Amino acid sequence: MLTFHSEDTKKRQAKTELHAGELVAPFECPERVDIVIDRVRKVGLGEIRSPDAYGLDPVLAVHDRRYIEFLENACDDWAAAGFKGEPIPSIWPTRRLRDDVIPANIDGRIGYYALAAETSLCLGTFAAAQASKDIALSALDHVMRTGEPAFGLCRPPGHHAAVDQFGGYCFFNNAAIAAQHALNNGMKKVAILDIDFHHGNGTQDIFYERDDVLFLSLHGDPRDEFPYFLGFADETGRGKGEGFNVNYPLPSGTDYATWASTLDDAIQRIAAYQAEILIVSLGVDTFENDPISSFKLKSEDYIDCGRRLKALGIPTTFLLEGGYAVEEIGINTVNVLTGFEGT
Ligand code: SP5
Ligand code: ZN
Repeated sequence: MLTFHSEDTKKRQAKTELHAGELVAPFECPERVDIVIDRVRKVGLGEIRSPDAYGLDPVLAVHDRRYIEFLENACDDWAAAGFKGEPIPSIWPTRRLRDDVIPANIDGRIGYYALAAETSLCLGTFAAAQASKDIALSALDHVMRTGEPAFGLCRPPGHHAAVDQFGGYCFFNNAAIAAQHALNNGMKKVAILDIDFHHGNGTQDIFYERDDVLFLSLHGDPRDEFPYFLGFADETGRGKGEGFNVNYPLPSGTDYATWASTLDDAIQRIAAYQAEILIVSLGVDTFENDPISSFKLKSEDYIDCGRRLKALGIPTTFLLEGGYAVEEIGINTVNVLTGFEGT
């Protein structure tokens, strides 16, 4: 299987994450990319290619233009305001506040465009997000051209990024950008299967009223886990999108037996939908030793997961999302891919 990779994904080098009331070094760190690409090389997964440059048009096909302009300029605006630390939101248009006026002051504007406060911005974030979506688009195009699978070693991840919001370590929604690109290039039915530990709120948001993208997500129950405010089982889509959004919230401590039988249900729905192309939002923060998650998957389980996905027989693009047990992220991610290859 081909891997798409770029060193530019490491240009995001934020110093801070707001975690448990402290500013700590971000869990979503550039070393993740090095460890995954080392493992791809070590197992001989296949050729490693650099992505093509797609520009911003495919991003603007799913994201709000002013949101993208905000992201591009936020660090400069923050510094120009005299703020010393990294850009972090501290106020939002929550219940009974107005969300119809976008603040001019960067301190307000960052809250308008953020869904969470743990994700600091930094110089280099925009360039890394650009590389990440180029990787996703290149992988998707390869799959569309050849029918062969591909792996996009995306970083930063994307699935929490909504039409006009960043957070959860995500800025551009790579999976959504790729799915829209597939539709714009002749596909009629795309499925996105999100197996990251966290609910893919951004992807759900982007396609919630549409029937050309089936979105399915297995994740920690939002009563207990980030992003808390979306991802419940009764969110099934709206309007013509009704029935095309499927959430599988699972309890803390979920092991592979339960997780895999849930995966099988999702796989059956993808088959019934007759998706022409499958995009897997591949997070491995379901791992038993992940520092911020609570499922109990073991390294060998990821091989079996890959095998089950292969049985669908649909051209498949894997895009990296989360996974914060950094030492094991290479083994766990690549296990899904080798399981899919049957090697
Ligand atoms: C792409 C992705 O996986 N993003 C995840 C973002 C999660 N950020 C907030 C995590 C809050 C974790 N709470 C820790 C509880 C410790 N068990
Ligand atoms: Zn996650």
